[in-house]
Amino acid sequence: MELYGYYRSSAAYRVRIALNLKRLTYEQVAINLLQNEQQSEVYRLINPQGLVPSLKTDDDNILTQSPAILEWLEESYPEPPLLPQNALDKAKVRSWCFQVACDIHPICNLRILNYVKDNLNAGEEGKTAWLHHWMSEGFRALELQLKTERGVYCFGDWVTLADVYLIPQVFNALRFGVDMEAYPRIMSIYQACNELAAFERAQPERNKPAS
Ligand SMILES: N[C@@H](CCC(=O)N[C@@H](CS)C(=O)NCC(=O)O)C(=O)O
Repeated sequence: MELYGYYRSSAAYRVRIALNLKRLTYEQVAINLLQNEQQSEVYRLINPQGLVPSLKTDDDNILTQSPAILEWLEESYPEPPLLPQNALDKAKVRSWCFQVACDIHPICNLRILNYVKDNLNAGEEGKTAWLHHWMSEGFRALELQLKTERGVYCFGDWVTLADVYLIPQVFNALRFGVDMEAYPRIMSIYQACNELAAFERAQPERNKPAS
């Protein structure tokens, strides 16, 4: 498989974690977001949205959208399972995933931040305020839900897709200086996950392309 991504892209980071958890081998193709390579004609043939990640499967199918890629991986490579068996538990885990994927990540994405900064004239300060506000809103709600859960990870002692979504988002928040002190449960999950080889090997600094 080939993963088109960028080391700091949190959506690509999700997919790296899941590929590692499922013990799959993959090559990485670096699409440099800071050089706008995601907008290039060549890459748009792979992903017409001009976003990373994209995954080329072993039989040369191209998959886009990290939630679709993660669901495909789960169905195609069921071991270890990253969703609980029970329908209600599954819905609970997916709810945490989607809080990150639908309500935090898309409004704090590079193109949105650049639009807020440049087109809405918010400047660097306004951009940072936007990002801190929306990330904090999302983490506040997640912390309330996760702190009533038992176990090391989001869902008990089993790593699930909820952790796969959460950890890159926390990485991103720390990178942008969001104060995470108010979310001790989230931070303890972050630390526990990063002790696992699959998460550790997926970390951005471990996936920086050689320049
Ligand atoms: N919903 C998409 C979001 C993908 C996405 O926003 N990727 C970001 C990096 S995390 C990107 O390519 N940004 C490029 C840009 O904003 O121009 C997914 O989960 O795959």
